[in-house]
Amino acid sequence: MKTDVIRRYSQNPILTKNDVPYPVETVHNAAVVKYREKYIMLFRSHLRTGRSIIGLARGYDGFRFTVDPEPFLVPERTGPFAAYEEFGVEDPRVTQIGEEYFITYSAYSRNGVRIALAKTTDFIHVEKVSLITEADHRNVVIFPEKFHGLYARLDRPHSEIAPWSIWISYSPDLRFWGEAQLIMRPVQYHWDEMKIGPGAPPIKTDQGWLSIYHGVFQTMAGSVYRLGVALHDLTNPAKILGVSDSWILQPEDAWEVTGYVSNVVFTCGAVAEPDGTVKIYWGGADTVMCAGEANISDLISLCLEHGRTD
Ligand code: BMA
Repeated sequence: MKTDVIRRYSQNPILTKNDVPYPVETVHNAAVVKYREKYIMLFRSHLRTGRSIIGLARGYDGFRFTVDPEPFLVPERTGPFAAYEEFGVEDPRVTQIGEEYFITYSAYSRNGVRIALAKTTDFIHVEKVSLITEADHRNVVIFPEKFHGLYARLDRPHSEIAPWSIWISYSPDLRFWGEAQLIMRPVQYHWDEMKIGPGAPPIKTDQGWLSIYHGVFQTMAGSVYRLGVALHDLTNPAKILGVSDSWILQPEDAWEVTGYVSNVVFTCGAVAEPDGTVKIYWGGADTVMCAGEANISDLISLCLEHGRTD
């Protein structure tokens, strides 16, 4: 089976700093969801300080977006979030639960990087709810359904002993999380041997929860960020049914190979469509936003029929 399962959109990059009506240096690592008849993109931008903010763009076809006049989420200057966001807000993910859209993002400060939760019902007003991890955690994605009465999330705490692995934890209310377990670690001498982390919020399929994650390989010329897929059990998401042995996307286009951070494709969002395809969104070289499409059945078969055995 051929492994280039993602069809890149012919007009990538789909969003750059030139599309943003306020001064930013990059547009990358965006969440995308469907809201009513529109696609909403929440994207990260670096300012000239090197710190990040989150902007919002809207569009009708999932590929062409128009950016709102003002940023959507910026660091707080007062209140309980301020001490943890002074260096910026990064890498949003969005999960719809009922009528509410929950946004998880990285809050950066001199205290480390941790995850904050915000919510919106209209993508105009946004409420910061709670800081839901301590430092250092990144890449929290929330499942859109409960399991045995509890919400679940994948995330990526870092420790020296079990570096950059994917964990799962549970919550009755999205604020308080526990029962954490490590469920997937980098595998030596694979394309993702240095780091792995959750990417897009998991997509429900009839064969399991499809997780598009990022993996990092260190080379003599620096790190390469690629995307891979894993399938989690439908009723017990801590159980992994298969992990594709090969990556599904690697930096190849010029704007993925060279930029603010070179050789990076990094996802924070994907939209499953009713026709069995999925639109996958990724930041290219931490500089621009790109999109592509894949058949969900191809991604599942990579996990189940072409999975890694170690
Ligand atoms: C990770 C995060 C991402 C970024 C990636 C590549 O550690 O900072 O936001 O896209 O590195 O620079």
